[in-house]
Parts: sequence; C-alpha cells; structure tokens
Amino acid sequence: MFKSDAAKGLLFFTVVLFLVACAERKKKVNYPKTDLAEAPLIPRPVKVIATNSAFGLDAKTAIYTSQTSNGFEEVGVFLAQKIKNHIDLDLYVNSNENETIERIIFINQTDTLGTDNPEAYQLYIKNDSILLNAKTAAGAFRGIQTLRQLIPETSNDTLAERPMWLIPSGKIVDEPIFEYRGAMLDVARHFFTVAEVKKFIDLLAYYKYNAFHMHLSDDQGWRIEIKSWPKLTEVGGQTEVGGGPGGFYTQEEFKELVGYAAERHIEVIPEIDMPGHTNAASFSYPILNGNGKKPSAYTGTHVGFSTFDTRKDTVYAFIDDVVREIAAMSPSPYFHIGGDESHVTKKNDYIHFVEKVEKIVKKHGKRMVGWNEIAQAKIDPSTVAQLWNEPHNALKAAKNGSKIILSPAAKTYLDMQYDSLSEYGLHWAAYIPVDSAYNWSPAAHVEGLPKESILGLEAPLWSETISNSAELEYLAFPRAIGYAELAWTPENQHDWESYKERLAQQTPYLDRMDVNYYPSKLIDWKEHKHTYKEIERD
Ligand code: TNX
Repeated sequence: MFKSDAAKGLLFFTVVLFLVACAERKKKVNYPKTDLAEAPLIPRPVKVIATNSAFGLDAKTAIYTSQTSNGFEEVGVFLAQKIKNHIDLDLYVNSNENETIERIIFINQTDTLGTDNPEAYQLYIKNDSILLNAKTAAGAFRGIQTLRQLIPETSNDTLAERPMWLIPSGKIVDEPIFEYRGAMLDVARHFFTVAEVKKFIDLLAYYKYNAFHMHLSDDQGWRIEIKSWPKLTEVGGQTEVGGGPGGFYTQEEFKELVGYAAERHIEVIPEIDMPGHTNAASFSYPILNGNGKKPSAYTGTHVGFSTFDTRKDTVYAFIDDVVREIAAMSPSPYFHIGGDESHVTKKNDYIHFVEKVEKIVKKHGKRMVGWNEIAQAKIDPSTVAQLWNEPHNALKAAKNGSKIILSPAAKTYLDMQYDSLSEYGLHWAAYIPVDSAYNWSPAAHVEGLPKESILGLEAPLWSETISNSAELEYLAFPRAIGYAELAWTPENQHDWESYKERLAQQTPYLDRMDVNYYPSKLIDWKEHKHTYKEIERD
C-alpha cells in the first residue's frame, strides 16, 4: 500500500505527533515539584534544564519509536523490558492498541541534533510525553539509560487511583567527550562464565560504556576456542591462577557474548596477549615457545617469563589463524595484540614481531591495539596504543599519528586495592580509593599529549585475585561508575561533591542488580525501599 518506507515513516510520525498532542491536552495533573536538576544521573549530562513538573509513567503509557531507522525499535523494546523488570509495568512498543493510551515515550531518529556525535541524544520530558531524539540507535540507547536512571523506586499511589511513577520534567542535551569508554576483564588469570560476563556488561551499559575489552589469553590460560588449533583450549584452557579448573568460551559462546554486548551498543575488543604472556599457548603447542625452556602449566602470578619464538614462520602461521578466526566473529574494528611485559623477548625480536603481527591484523581487516610497549616498533598511524605505564611510549605513538587509550595503572586499574585493608586486589601501582579514582584529569594526565590524540579511557580489571562475580564487583564497583563519568562528561563538570551524592543514590539499582559493591566509607550510601518485589534482576 505504501510506496516507500519514507512515506510509511512520515505517516507513522504524523500519527505519533497527533497522539502526543492529544495526550498533552488531555490532562494537566498538578504533580508535586520534582527537580530534574537534582536527579542522581551518572554520568552527569552535559545540559539539564528542569521545568519542575513530572511525567507520569503508568499503565496508560506506551512506547513508540522510529521504525524505518535501524535499531530504534530494539531500543524501545529494551526500554520496555527494563521498565518491566524494574517496576513490573508492561508497556506496549509500537502497538496499534492505543485507545487507553494517555502518555507516550517517543524514541525518534533525527539528523538535526546540532552535533556530529553519533552517541548524542536529547530528552524532552513533559507532563504527558517524553521525546527522545537521537541520530543513531546508539545515541537512543544512551538516552534510555538516562531515562532508566530517572524512574523512581516507589510509585506515587497516594495521588492516583493506580500506581504512577513520576519522572521529573525538563530537557536534557547530552553527548560524550570520549569516543571510547571502556572496561577490560581479564578472563585468563581466572575464568569467568558467560553469565558472569553478561552481568558485568549489563552494569557497564547502564553507565553508558561502549567498549568491553576481553583479555582472552595469558600465561595461566587460553580462553577462546580456535578451531584450527584445538589444543589451545583442550590443554591451555584447563588451568588458571591457584590451580582451579579454568575454562574457555566456545566460538558459539563468544559470538553470544559479542551479540549480547552489541544489543547494548557495546563493542567487544578481543585481546590475544603476545609475544609475552603466552605460556598457556606454548604449553598447548611447544613449537611456539621461544624462551628455551620446556613449557609446563603455570598457575602462579608472576609475569614476563614467557615468549613466542619471534623468528619462526610457524608462529606467524599460528597467529594468522588465530586472528582470522577471532576477527571473523568480531564486529569491532579493533584487534588487541597485547604486547606488554615481554621481558624475555630481545628488543629487536619484539619490534620485528609487532611489525609482522600488525600486518596480519590489517590483513584481516582490523586496526591493531596494543599496550604502550608496542610504540617501540614502527607502528602504523591507524594502530592504537593503550597507555598503562609508559607516557613516553604513548607520546611517541601519538606523534606518529596513533590514537591513545588512557589506562594509567595508578588511576584506572580496577584491580588495585582501595586501601591496605581491601580484601581483593593488588597495590603495585597504588591504592586507589573511590575519590582518587574520580579526582584526576584524564585529558591532562600525560603531559604533552594533545587532546585530539585521545581515543578514550579504559579501566582494566586484572583477575589474579578474583574468580567470581561477587569478587569482580567488589573491585569494579563503585569505581567503574566514576570512570563512566570521567569518560562521558565534560571535564569542567567533574565535581567530587556532586558525584559522591549521586553515587550514594545508586544503591537501589546496585541492590536490585545484586551487585557486591565495595561500601566505601567516603560515600553516604542511601537506604532505600522497593515498591515491588524483586522479580528479576535489573
Ligand atoms: C600488569 S598492565 C599487567 C598485567 C597484570 C597487572 C596486574 C599490563 C599491560 N600488564 O599482566 O595482570 O599488571 O595489576
């Protein structure tokens, strides 16, 4: 019946506008004053203008989305699921059954946001309508996280005949400062199950992260099935720090994780760490080994004793297979080759290795990422260097045109203990209490590094001392929430006093998600109660 998708879209848009207009006219409830500017949003949005009224979210609310633009309907469905899980309210998405609808949430694609940032969004919250404008589905997805954070725990059932959740009205204009906002999980030192990784991804998504870096191999274990080299997981996948059973992801499971992250507009960056940190690979296939010793299983926590034989063709044939198989499952443009702490690889051999592997990564259509040591080699400007301990190498890479991911150990390492009493973690770089994790300037951290060279920020979580979700969460939360703000919010709006108030109010969400966060004494954590029994987490 319709000539084109565009005509269909236009008609749909008109219907929705009509509904908004009707809804606006129907009711002007005098809600109690609710201040959007006081809402405990993390990351703090760029601009918030409160109009001191509220949208009444209830059973007469429906969600509509642009339907001709990729991914918008999925964002609407995601929001509906989260609302269901949070307050047990069922909302239709793009349904025709609209007789009983009085209020709508419209998730709208538009090219006229006034910014090129693909993750930008704008929220207009009025009494009877919420309009979320975004250029891309990723932007819409970030926008609905803001909306989720605005839904109160308790309904306002004293004023209405049925429960209604009041969302403070006003306008939010928002976009991130960094293109890359990441966290890393080391699944090699200890293995984490698919369910555990998904839970971590859920938490990251709520705070608008867009990158999840998986450290998939190290001396203690190889965690990803490679069909052309099966012993990597049959042998190398069976060990972990402390002698536990280890584990690995089948290719199906890895794809499932990548898809799960993609539904949350998070990219998975796979890392195979080499030429050092390769004991598990060399133990599986001794032909790869270059340290002159007979490889055996390793379950300790020392680093720097292993290396591939960087002068052997078999090693590069092996890497070609590994990169090919992983790249084929990986929509991310990046492939991380590690490259850190290769203490027993001769410098010339190391440089030779990095330059050869960069070609392999490129051949499989990916941009290489490596820890800051890779800047010793002549790397391509398309390659990204991840700073952890050597500013001079990050500067060198940036001078040559590379982008830099900031992960300075003393500030962003999630495996650093909070203080000397912390149950888990290490402290070789620093103790990182919650305020110190937040109170620093990423952009000014490396003297002389131009802002344009910064791709973003990543908080790595190494797993020598942790092996399950509860332990992971103790180290990652609440610090990962602060990094989310550092990577998203303009620096002149970073403010510890405001942040710590907003962080204190994350408890309903963290408890609902059953997050074992570290209850830092620096934060006045808020007590809270739920209206509904906790149905499902999140
Ligand atoms: C350094 S950071 C490492 C890891 C360890 C971590 C422990 C980096 C690139 N290498 O191998 O797990 O410290 O904090």
